[in-house]
Amino acid sequence: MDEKSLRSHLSSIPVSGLRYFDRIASTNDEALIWAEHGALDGSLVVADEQTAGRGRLNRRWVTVPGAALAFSLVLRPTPAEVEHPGLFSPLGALAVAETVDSLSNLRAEIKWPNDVLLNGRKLCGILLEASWLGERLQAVVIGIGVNLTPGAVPPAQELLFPATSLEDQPGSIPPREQILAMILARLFAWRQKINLVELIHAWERRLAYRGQMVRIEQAGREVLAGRVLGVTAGGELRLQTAAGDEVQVTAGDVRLRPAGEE
Ligand code: BT5
Repeated sequence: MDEKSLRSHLSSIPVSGLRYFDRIASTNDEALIWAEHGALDGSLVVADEQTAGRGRLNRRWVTVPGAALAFSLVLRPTPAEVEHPGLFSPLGALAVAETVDSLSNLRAEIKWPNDVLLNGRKLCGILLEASWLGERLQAVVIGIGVNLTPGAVPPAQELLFPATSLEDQPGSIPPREQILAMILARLFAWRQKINLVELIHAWERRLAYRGQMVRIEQAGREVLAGRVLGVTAGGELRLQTAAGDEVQVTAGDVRLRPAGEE
């Protein structure tokens, strides 16, 4: 992957600016700084390797060279989009899941809020960050990491959740630049539908563990248990507790609840 071939693969995608790095600390950090210095809507940061890739809650995201996609897209929310900040979250996950489906015979799932699972294992992680000026949402950065070859997957002992790569599945995969272009094309297409119920329905159709009992681990809070019902129009997870109440979850890690667990 190099800047020239990236530019040629992205020629039909509405990317307004591109910064490519063979190695960088984190594409999200670069995108956030760029956003603060005037990055236009659709500015894209891509790296072959990240030395300090980040997950949520400052967890680490591993990107080794030649094995993965790591990129961050800056979006400038329109006034209508500002009303639905929670809905930027599924844009990337839906785009990756649909791209993966088109490259494999499997159906990718979305583990709320936006991990993409293939065969029940994590293929892609997404970190959504925002840049504010006072109370005004200035920009949203959607950071996406996708494991393409088995070498991208960190050793099991470093993982909170089992992981996989696209090449772990049968079939051959196109060049990285092409996969990136496919994901971005779908992301921009879903963006047009950000305030439509169609987006929520597509998200729900791919929701992992729907109808099953899960545990939600939330930083500094008690574990919540319940049955996954779906997502709300604002992007929260809808959960039914043992008492039969519906609760809406805004953040956390979802895990399938082991059978027999109290
Ligand atoms: C995420 O966080 O899954 C969000 C990851 C976002 C990464 C992208 S890459 C481009 C952009 N630049 C960045 O710096 N970040 C974004 P979370 O749900 O918190 O999951 C983090 C956990 O995933 C870690 O604690 C590990 O257990 C696991 N992990 C780390 N690297 C992985 C990999 N390559 N594949 C699968 N799991 C991984």
